[in-house]
Amino acid sequence: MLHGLVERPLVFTMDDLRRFPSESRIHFLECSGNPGYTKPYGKTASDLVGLVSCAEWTGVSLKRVLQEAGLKAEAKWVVAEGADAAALTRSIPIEKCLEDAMLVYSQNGERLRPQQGYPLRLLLPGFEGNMSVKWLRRLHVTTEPVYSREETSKYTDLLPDGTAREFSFYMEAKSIITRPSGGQRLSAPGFHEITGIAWSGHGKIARVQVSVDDGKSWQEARLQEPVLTRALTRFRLPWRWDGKPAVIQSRAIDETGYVQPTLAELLAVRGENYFYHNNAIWPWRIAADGEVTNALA
Ligand SMILES: Nc1nc2c(c(=O)[nH]1)N[C@H]1C(S)=C(S)[C@@H](COP(=O)(O)O)O[C@H]1N2
Ligand SMILES: [Mo]
Repeated sequence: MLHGLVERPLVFTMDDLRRFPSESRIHFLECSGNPGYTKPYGKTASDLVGLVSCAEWTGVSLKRVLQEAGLKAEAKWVVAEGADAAALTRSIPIEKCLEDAMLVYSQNGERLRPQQGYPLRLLLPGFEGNMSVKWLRRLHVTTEPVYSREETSKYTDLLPDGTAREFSFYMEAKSIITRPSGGQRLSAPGFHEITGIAWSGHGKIARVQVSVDDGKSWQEARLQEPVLTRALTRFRLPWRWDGKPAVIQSRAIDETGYVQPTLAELLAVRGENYFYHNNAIWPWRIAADGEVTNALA
């Protein structure tokens, strides 16, 4: 149901919702603890940043449903509540609800699976995954956020001055080389393609740069088309490995001009107590025998 600061509260069934015009869009969904800042860091790309996916989502624009209900002028937040035992509850700023938020019932052309929130979930492209509430049962339009467990005790970050950063919604630009990456082994010196994925909660990936000399110099990788907003983007760079130990890494630049930072840069600003929203560059070390390991672990 949809109630609170609206002209016409709505109680709708899935059948009612499916009579609204549908939309399909491709977006990533990422946990904001992907990865955390604490050691031990993952050995492989999926240990490290595996809590991300990208799918084609089908559903209804939340804006349309809010328009149907008629927002009152004081409406500033929408509180979304799940029907799981935790009744996961998150406050969403109205701007996001009117931008690109969706009520989705299908993923990759099939109805949502039980684990993904059947029959209905919220999808907030580019925001931390926790806010894309699964098994959605209630939308409450309010003037203020509710300060639920998931936006106070969890999903906030303690800063060095003792205050906490809260309502840190956006997943900032990130990239990872998936090949060659930790746990793999280069069979022989010579040609190898470096490839990986990049994404940004703020929009499209503009460029990805790759360094094969421990960050001393950077080259432009080629982006796989289509480059979609708030979606995983593949990059590739041809590389000739000379058989000597090397450190390779990628950095993403999104359409706002934001450049993915190093872990040292993030820690210098955020301190050791920070947990979520680690979008650091992640280097891989290649040994003379071709073995690939996490260079920061
Ligand atoms: N109702 C509800 N929604 C939820 C959760 C939950 O526990 N309950 N987990 C959240 C978290 S932390 C993430 S990262 C995403 C994961 O979505 P996925 O399972 O489709 O990958 O769902 C979010 N939505
Ligand atoms: Mo998560």
